[in-house]
Amino acid sequence: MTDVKNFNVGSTNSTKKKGKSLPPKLIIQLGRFVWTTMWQTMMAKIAPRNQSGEYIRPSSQLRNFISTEKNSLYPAAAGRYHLYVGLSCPWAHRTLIVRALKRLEDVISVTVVVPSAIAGGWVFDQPEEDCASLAQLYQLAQPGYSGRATVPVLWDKQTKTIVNNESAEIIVMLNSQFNEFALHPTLNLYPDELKEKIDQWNEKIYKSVNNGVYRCGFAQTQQAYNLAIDELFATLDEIEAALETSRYLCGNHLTLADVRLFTTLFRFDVAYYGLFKCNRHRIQDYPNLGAYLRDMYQLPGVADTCNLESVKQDYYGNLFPLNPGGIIPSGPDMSYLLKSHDRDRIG
Ligand SMILES: N[C@@H](CCC(=O)N[C@@H](CS)C(=O)NCC(=O)O)C(=O)O
Repeated sequence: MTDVKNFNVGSTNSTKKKGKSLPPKLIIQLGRFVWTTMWQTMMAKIAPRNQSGEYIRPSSQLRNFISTEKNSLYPAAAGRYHLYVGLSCPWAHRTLIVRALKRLEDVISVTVVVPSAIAGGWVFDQPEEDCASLAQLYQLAQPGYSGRATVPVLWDKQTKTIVNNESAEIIVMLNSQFNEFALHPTLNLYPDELKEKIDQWNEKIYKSVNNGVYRCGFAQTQQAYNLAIDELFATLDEIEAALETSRYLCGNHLTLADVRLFTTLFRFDVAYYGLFKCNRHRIQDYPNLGAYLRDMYQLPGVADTCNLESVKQDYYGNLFPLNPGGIIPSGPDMSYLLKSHDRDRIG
């Protein structure tokens, strides 16, 4: 093994003592070796994989339910429950959208957490419940909790515990259990007559789109990436075709399936296209998907839940150590989100 200390790596400064330069070939080989080894070690920690190198997302562990039954463990109430969210996170974004659409702003309070590269996870701007980080809040609720401290968190201020940390379940609760207090109680994003269709879309879209972009970005072999990207774009093509004659995924009725799809589409061109290598097409290149994204973005209350700068900063900067230089790209131009969508002509 070469003794690196004895070489003057790449220095052209003539005032420095002249030393032997490490040959460029060796610098590249060494750099590749260090980088690849670090990457593999880090990915093994943050992205569990199967034998083929496919990313396997761990399931959420805290799964209690709020109910309208007054004597249940977690009865629906105004002012008792709280959401912890990160603005860049697509899973947390789902909960902010349903809270906004149902007009639950005065019923369920929110804290925005921010990612810290130093803490290696989400932290609070100001301590909450005497905790400086989300990981500490998880420990407060569940001493000995050993999973990842993820957002969103649905928190019970009364018993100081986490009710649920699975976005797919939190949005079902927000949609149905707080109607007594919501300003839009009649809006039903998960109606009985559409449940089967919504569940079918959810299953497909979760696997190949919501989690599919992560399966591309966190793939640890070429084969795993190829599989994920084929599935991702096959499903996007299928949705594009369905949206030709249907304003939303399940017809004219906006549902939870749309909310879940939207938060991934919103981040696609900005983060997944580049950082996660989902770069066959941009969402704005699809006529129907692009217009559908604008339609949803322009629904009352939705744009206020969206923060492209946080998405860019967190994905390229703090949240995912996939961009070693930490340089945040300047594009793309996303002003098309404000352009007219003309989707109301359908149906
Ligand atoms: N299944 C969870 C996934 C949530 C999730 O993965 N959140 C990410 C942010 S996008 C997170 O908080 N990651 C922090 C970590 O893994 O340490 C849900 O849908 O609620």
